[in-house]
Amino acid sequence: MTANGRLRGRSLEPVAGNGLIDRRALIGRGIAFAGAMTGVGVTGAAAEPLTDAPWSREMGAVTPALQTPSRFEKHVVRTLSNPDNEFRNSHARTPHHLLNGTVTPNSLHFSINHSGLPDIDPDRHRLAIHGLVKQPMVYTVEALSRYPMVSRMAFLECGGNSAPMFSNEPLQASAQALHGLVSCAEWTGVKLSTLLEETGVDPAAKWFIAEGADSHALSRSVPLKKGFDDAMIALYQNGERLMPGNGYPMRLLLPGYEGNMNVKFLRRIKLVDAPAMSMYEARTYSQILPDGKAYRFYFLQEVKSFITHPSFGHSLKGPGFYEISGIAYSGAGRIAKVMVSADGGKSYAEAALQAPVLPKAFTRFRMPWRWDGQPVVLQSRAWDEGGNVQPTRAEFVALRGETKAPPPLLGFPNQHYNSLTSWAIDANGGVKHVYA
Ligand SMILES: Nc1nc2c(c(=O)[nH]1)N[C@H]1C(S)=C(S)[C@@H](COP(=O)(O)O)O[C@H]1N2
Ligand SMILES: [Mo]
Repeated sequence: MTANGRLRGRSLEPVAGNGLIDRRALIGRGIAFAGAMTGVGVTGAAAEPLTDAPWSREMGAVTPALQTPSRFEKHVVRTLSNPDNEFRNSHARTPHHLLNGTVTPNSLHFSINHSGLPDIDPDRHRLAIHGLVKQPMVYTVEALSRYPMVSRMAFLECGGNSAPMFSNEPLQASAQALHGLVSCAEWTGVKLSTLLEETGVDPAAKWFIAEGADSHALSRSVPLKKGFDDAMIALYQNGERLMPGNGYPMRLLLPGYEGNMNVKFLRRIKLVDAPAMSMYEARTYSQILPDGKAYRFYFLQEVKSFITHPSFGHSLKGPGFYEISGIAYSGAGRIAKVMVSADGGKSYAEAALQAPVLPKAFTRFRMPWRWDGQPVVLQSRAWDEGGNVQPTRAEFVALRGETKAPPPLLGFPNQHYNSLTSWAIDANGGVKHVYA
């Protein structure tokens, strides 16, 4: 027998409860799954010869200068918390249940703006680096564009992402509504260390304050060590200039750190000897714990994963083969392992991780599954290369607490949820959010 034949024979046997199949079946996918999809929209070629639809018989439309998705994809949009632009912050959430892969398209990257979208003229924008430096400097966008640049993939997550998961009852909401404040892009720009080498640093400097050019001048204190590590002044996002909602014309990128610290519309970096205790670090992002203590300077977005396919908003069209897939990431480094369960955490099987697995970036995991049509509960759990693991819900709630449904959107506790997400599939293929 061939290797594929052996693999096929062995791998289609379930390796964990409710039909999870060995991830190695994905290697020989064409052979292992041949025949399995018949009757679910895949038909034998002989059954129905192709006929020409109207678009096959005439000249197509003009090829546009700037292309947008097909009109049949109009539902694939961000959801907005402040569509009338009232005088408060605005959130736009990424539709994870409608995307795949690991890159968030720029038009769908999540966005949080505390005082609207500034209309910044790149020719008039300036970045100043001053404070405890040897030589203060002011940079134009054009000047910065001439420095050596680097590109890297990085996820960006708001500390308040998944806040609805603090509710003591599972809210019936999509991955977009629950987890839409995280996205992943390839960022290109100048490393902050390159600029700090130019300005020189006074040995007394231990932190820097980053400030944005939007009207509420968001500012956060960052340990100088991060500035010399992987901090970047990002100018490009997935190959094009930053989107206005993501910080045009430049932003601070702190891979793995709380979204709020990634200051957009960046105009100032001031080196200081102690943190500023600005509003966001002293108030919003000093997480209060059930015992009355608080986490101060809780920068890291910890290891996390959630299943995007299938998830709330989808429905399964009858028993048979499906691929379970989702996103895993950790602010501490690479994802090491993702385990998937179809029986609410009683048994787990290891998912396949799609290469390349990059540090502090989305990793797509995939798990072959044969659904027998009975109710099941799907969940995923991730480990990172530092040995950190996503806490179970019971562990997380014991440490961090929960609130009565519906949870307050602002207020406490609502930061840094990184526990598990569970989706219950009923016998009709409907998907519900549950705690398991
Ligand atoms: N200048 C400025 N920077 C900002 C914000 C802002 O409103 N103004 N929002 C912050 C918050 S709360 C988050 S979570 C991230 C979101 O980055 P994104 O909008 O590019 O996704 O930007 C941060 N940086
Ligand atoms: Mo945020």
